[in-house]
Amino acid sequence: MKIYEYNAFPNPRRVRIFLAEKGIDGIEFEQVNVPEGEHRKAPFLAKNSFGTVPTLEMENGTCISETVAICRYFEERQPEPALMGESPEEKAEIEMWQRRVEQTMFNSISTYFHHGTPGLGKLETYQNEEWGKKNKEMFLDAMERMDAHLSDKIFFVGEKPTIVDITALCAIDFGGFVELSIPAELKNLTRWYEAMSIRPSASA
Ligand SMILES: N[C@@H](CCC(=O)N[C@@H](CS)C(=O)NCC(=O)O)C(=O)O
Repeated sequence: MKIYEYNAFPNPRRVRIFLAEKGIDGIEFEQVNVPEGEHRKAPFLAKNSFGTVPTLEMENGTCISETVAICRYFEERQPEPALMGESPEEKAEIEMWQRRVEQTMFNSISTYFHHGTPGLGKLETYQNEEWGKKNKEMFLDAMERMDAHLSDKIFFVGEKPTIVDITALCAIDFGGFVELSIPAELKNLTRWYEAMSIRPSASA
């Protein structure tokens, strides 16, 4: 089993943190040179026609892409510690927040990166500065919403970290990379972020 990734980028990091929180090791990683466009060439496209990392390749050659699908695979293989919920209620609540964090934080900071900054440079085929600016606002707005959500919570859902916290941590660090750190007045988000950042998994 092998995971194709580019370790400087946030989606592969989500999977690495997920594996670290589960205590799963021994997985082989192979770097795909995304800045040089290796992910858009035939050998990699044969594994993931959407040309994105991470991609998990199983022993039988089956390839799974999409970060959450890869996490789901490992969650099913090794349910403990549960990072995607145990009871039907927990699973649904985690999925709700996972989607919210992904759609409002992760996707907006990613779109800002591609449109509001040089992004992937020579690999960017279309950039729309206005759309980048809008997504910067959306990311800042999402951080405010998440700050309000965390006002009486340690983690996004329940008493332990879940995939939601991992997605949010990677989105916020991606924000820091493009100079959009958490505004100082967002005290709940800052407290949560500091707690997540010192977990050993954060450096996976
Ligand atoms: N929805 C996908 C997104 C994956 C994705 O966009 N990965 C980035 C790296 S963080 C990538 O491969 N980008 C290549 C590109 O934009 O050309 C997932 O959840 O895995």
